[in-house]
Amino acid sequence: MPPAADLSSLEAEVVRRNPAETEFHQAVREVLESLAPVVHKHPEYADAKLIETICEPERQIIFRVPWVDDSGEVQVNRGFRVEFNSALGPYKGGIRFHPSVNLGIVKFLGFEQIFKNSLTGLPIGGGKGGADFDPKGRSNGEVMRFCQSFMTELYRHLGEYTDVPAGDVGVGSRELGFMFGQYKRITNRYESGVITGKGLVWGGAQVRTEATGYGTAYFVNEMLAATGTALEGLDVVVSGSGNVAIYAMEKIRQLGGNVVACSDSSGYVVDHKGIDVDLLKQIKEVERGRISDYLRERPEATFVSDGSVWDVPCEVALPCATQNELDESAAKKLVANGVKAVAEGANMPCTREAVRTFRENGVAFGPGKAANAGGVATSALEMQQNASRDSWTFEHTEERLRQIMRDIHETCHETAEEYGRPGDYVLGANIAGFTRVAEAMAAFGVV
Ligand code: NDP
Ligand code: 2IT
Repeated sequence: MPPAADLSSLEAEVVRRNPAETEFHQAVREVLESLAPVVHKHPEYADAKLIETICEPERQIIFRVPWVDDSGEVQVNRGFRVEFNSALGPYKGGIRFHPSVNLGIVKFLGFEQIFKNSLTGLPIGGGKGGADFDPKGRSNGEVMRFCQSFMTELYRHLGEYTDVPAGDVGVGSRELGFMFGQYKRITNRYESGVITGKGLVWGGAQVRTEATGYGTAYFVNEMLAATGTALEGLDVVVSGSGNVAIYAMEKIRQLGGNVVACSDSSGYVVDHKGIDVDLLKQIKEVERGRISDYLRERPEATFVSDGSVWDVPCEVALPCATQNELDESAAKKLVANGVKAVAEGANMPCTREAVRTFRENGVAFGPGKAANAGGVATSALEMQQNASRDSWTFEHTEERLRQIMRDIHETCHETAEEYGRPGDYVLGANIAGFTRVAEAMAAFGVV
């Protein structure tokens, strides 16, 4: 099929034009590998150079973030916002604060976000932002001053119809509060719809905090059901212990699964009685502590500082920490231990080789752009409530989230079948996500 060859030269061109952005190359490769049959079916997409266009961000903003720490020393960080694609709606995507943040990471996340947001079926384009700021060990005042300086530049690029950030690694309601406060002060506008993930008393939506993790749990539940397996009674391992991980664990438990292990960057804990999620919330959300603190209240659990959480035997694995945290050797270990389903709560946590290992061994695999789309979908529901100055109940919002995750699962499943690759959720998600964006882009002409 000639388009496949065209796509690999297009991929080489993306690598050439964006040197050293390895995560971005990886994310583009994964999508392009799925698109040959679509281009074959729709040669008009190739004629209009839609794939070349989609790989080029509409706008990339890089800026200096100067601030003063508690000892009076000046610190200088680098901020980013990549406004990738606005075919379906305003740019939408989180902001990440982590020392590893660079342009390549923000671009990979922004690129994934285009297709993820498309899969939700809601009117949101794709974008992502962040800074190489490390909030760990910083006081509340330092985090506030950093967020204010970050927003003092970023505000000019935002707007409820333009670009709407939210949280990601290192950015939760505290940081979003500081950013929204600064936006409001600079613009003199109470523009609720300019940020999502807001606190409930200042325009936030029920379920947004829980949404990504809950959505991942719903998605893996649907994947298991499609193979005739029940989640009830299965052992589940979750990596990370941040926002996504905590609420994935909470919903897995409610659905009858048994979460036996979770982690942070210092190690992992194993608790065969089932991870105590309320204790984890106290340690991580209130005390901002480390995962080893878990043993304080649960001395029968074990803490392992050297090794991989993927060594812990389980039937369901949910990587919810960071990109490329689950490689081929971890995937082989999971397969040897009898894993049945893997769903990505994080963005691109599984390497390409790990994904291939799961596929070759018949493990159901849900890619992040489908499995973790519940967070951004609920952000879009928050925008909807802000636009109508309304607020919905927890139950109503959760039901909407559950239905959206069911629909995303069905779309990916059916698309994979339609293209002759039943059970290939990667192909299904990439094709279904791409097609909706491509239709809109084609309608706009060359813009
Ligand atoms: P948090 O900051 O709340 O938690 C991140 C967790 O992952 C922490 O346990 C952290 O450990 C661990 N972690 C982060 N980076 C690394 C690293 N480089 N190496 C090892 N461990 C790491 O972030 P979220 O839970 O919000 O995000 C987790 C993942 O989910 C990310 O990939 C994010 O992009 C994705 N995601 C988030 C959404 C959201 O709504 N928040 C929506 C969709 C996807 P430690 O504390 O030790 O650093
Ligand atoms: O990766 C993601 O989807 C997010 N961090 C959430 C984005 C959002 O706008 O809610």
